[in-house]
Amino acid sequence: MASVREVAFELFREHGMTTVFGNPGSTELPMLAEFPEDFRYVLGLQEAVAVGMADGYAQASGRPAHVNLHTAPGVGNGMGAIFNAQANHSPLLVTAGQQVRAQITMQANLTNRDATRVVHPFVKWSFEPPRAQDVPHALARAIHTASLAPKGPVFVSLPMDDWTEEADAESGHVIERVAEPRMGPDPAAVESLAERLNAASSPALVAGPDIDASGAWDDAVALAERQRLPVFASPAPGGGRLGFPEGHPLFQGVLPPAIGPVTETLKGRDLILVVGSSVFPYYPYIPGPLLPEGASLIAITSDPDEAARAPMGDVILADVGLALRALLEEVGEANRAEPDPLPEPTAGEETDPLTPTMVQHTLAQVFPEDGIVVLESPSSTLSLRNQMRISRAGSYYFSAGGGLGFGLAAAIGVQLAQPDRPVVCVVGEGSVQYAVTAFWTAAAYDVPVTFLVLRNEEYSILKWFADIEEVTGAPGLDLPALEVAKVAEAYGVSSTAVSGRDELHEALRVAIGSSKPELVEVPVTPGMALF
Ligand SMILES: Cc1ncc(C[n+]2csc(CCOP(=O)(O)OP(=O)(O)O)c2C)c(N)n1
Repeated sequence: MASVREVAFELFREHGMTTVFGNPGSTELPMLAEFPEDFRYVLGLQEAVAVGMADGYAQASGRPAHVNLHTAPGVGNGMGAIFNAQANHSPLLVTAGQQVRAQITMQANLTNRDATRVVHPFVKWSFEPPRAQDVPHALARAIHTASLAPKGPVFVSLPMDDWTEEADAESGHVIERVAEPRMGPDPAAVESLAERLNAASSPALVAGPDIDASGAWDDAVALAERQRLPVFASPAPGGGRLGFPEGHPLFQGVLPPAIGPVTETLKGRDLILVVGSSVFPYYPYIPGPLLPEGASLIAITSDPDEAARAPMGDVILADVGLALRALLEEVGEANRAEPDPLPEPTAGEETDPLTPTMVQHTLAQVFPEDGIVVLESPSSTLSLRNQMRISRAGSYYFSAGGGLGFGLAAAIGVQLAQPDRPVVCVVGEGSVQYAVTAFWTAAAYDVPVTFLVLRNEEYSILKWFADIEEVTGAPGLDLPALEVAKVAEAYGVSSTAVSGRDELHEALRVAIGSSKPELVEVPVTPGMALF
C-alpha cells in the first residue's frame, strides 16, 4: 500500500509541481524525507523570499507552485508575500507543517494553534485535513482551488505524522482529476458588447494584467487594431503584468492611479472597455467623477469579486482570453481615426548622479528582445514603463499588492521558470532590504538574474506621498549608506557599483550577457521619475 507521502508526491508530479520552494523546520522534515530525485527544493532563507520566489515562478510558468513553510512563525513571516500573491492572482499552494496530531490538543511546542485562521484573509481556501488519509485529497482540492479563477494562494496545514501513514485505497482518483479552469462568456453579453463597441464614436480600451496571465496578448492587439481603439494600461500600482505592447502605435500610456486623474485622462471617450483589470486599482485618494461625462464603462474579468466591487460600469464575468476571442468573432473593422502615437521617449542630458529616467533609458538600450523585467523601484515605476515600452507577452512582473520584498524574490522564481530568457530585476535600495536574503538563493542556485539597484539614499516615493498628503516633518524617510553591492557580494552575488552612463551601459551589457547572477548598483537623483 502507498503512503500518504507517495500519493501526495505523485499528485504534485501530475500537476507539474516538482519544484518546491521553502524554508524548513522540524515539523516539515517528515514531508521532505526521501525527497524524490525528480523534484527540486529551492531554499529561501526567510519565508517572504520563499513565497515571493514561488509567486514569480507560478506567474512565469503559468502553473501552480508549491511553497512549504515552517508552522505558525514561518507562515507569519510569509504573510506579506502571500498578500502579494493574492493581489497578483498567483496560483500558490502554501503548505506548513503542524505538530504531531496526538500533541495538537495539548498545544505542544510548535503547534500552529489556529492554523487555518492565520492566513485566512489572504487565501482562497485554508484547511487542515481531519485525518492523515485526507491529505492527498486536501492537497488536490487546494491545487484546483488555486488554479481556478480567480487564481490565488491556498493554504493547507499538514500534521507532521501524516506522511508515513498508509494512504486510502481510493486516493488514486484525486491524482488524475483534471479541472479545466476557463469559463466562457455568455454569448448574449458578448453580442451586446460588440453592438456597444460598433455604436461608440470614441471608445477606448484599458488593458489589465490578466490579459497576459490568460494568454490573450495577441487577441487584445487584434481587437484594438480591428476597432482602432486607443489603448491605456490599467493604473500601474495594481498592474502586476502588462496587457498590451507598450511600443504599439495605439498605446496611449499608463492610466494615472487616482479617481479624478483617471477620469480626466479618459475625457471625451463614450465607451471605456476594461479588460483583465479591477475597476480600478486607485491610490492615492484624489476624488472626482468616476466616469467622464457621457461615458459608459464595461469590464471583462474572470474574478467575481472584481466584478462585484467595481463602483461603476457593467461587467462580463468570464475567462479574459475566451471573452476576447468571442468578441473578436462579433466585431468587424471600425472606421475610426487612429490616435497619434506617443512621442518617442527622451531622457534629457546626462547628470551626476544619473536621473532614474536616464538609468531606465540606458537599460532599454541594452535590453535583449526576449528579456523580462521584474520591477520594484517605486519612484521610477512610470519612467521604466515609459522608457522601456515593453512589447512582448510575459515580459514584466510587478507586485500588484504593493508589499515590498516581491522584486528580488520573484525575479529568482521568474528566472527559474524561464531559464532561457534573461531576467533583469530593477529595484530600489530600500526595497532590496525586505528580501535581501534572496541574493543568497540566486548565488547558491546559480540563478542568472541581473539586479539593477537604484540608489537614491531615501524612500523617495514616500516623500512624494508626503507632499500629496500634505504631511510635513515625517521621520524615517532617509536611507543613508545602504551598501547593497557590498551586502550582495557577501551573499555571493558578484556586484559592481557604477556611475555615469557609459559605465552603466557597459556593466549592464556584461551582467545581462553573463550566465551568473550579477548586481549593478547606480546612484540616482532622488525624486519621482514620471517619464
Ligand atoms: C512591506 C512594505 N513595507 C513598507 C512599504 C511602504 N513603502 C512603499 S514604497 C517604500 C520606499 C521604497 O524605497 P526604495 O526601494 O528605495 O524606492 P524609492 O521610493 O526610493 O524609489 C516604502 C517603505 C511597503 N510598500 N511594503
